[in-house]
Amino acid sequence: MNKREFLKKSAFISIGGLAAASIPAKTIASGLIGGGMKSMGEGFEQPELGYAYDALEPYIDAMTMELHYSKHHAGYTAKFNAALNEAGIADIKIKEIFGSISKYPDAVRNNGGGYYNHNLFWKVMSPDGGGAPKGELLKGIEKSFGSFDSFKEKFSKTAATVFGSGWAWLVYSDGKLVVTSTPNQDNPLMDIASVKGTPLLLIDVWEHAYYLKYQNRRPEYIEAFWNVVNWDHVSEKYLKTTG
Ligand code: MN3
Repeated sequence: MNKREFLKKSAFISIGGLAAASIPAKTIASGLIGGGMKSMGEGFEQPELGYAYDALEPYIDAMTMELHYSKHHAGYTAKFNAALNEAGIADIKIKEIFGSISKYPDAVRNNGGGYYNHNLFWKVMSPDGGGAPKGELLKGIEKSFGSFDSFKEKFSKTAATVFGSGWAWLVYSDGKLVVTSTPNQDNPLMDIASVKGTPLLLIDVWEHAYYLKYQNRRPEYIEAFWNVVNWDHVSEKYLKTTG
């Protein structure tokens, strides 16, 4: 038995006990039948960035974007698929995984969050972004925070004060808009999140997201972020969630 086969076999044996204890039956079905060696197929794919690495200059530099997308995000994607494979998990929607993430191995939580959070992060930014939201989203923000400026202040402050690595979020939760943060690669769809809800806007405050250009000046990066926020996309998500 080579090393890879050995690892796969060990993973299969250990997941047997874990699966029986905690993972919902349907999530393990196709992974374990046939000896736990069944291929996952294509797994989760890293979506295209949608714009060039230098498109968000000068607010977010090209080198940061390239490393962030092609190394960090690509790494989370590969490791997420590997973690699912090892745990024998297949044919499940990512939101179902997040909804009971406390029952999954840490590798699924960390890399699944890293995969999904970055998918959203690229989408809430655009070279044509910035300015202020309009229409229903603006009304919703004013209702929940008083004004767009007080929302911005709250979101920026929350992002600036995340201790260590993590994310700040605008979520729709229990009929209102809420600003929250998560550590590491956790997100508000996870059962372990302190505030659960539908993510609308998010900012990555891991150092890898800003250190090349801003070094330790996280608040400057957050200030720059407002110039690239894709409010059309955030608005669309808001209407889908509330409509
Ligand atoms: Mn990141």
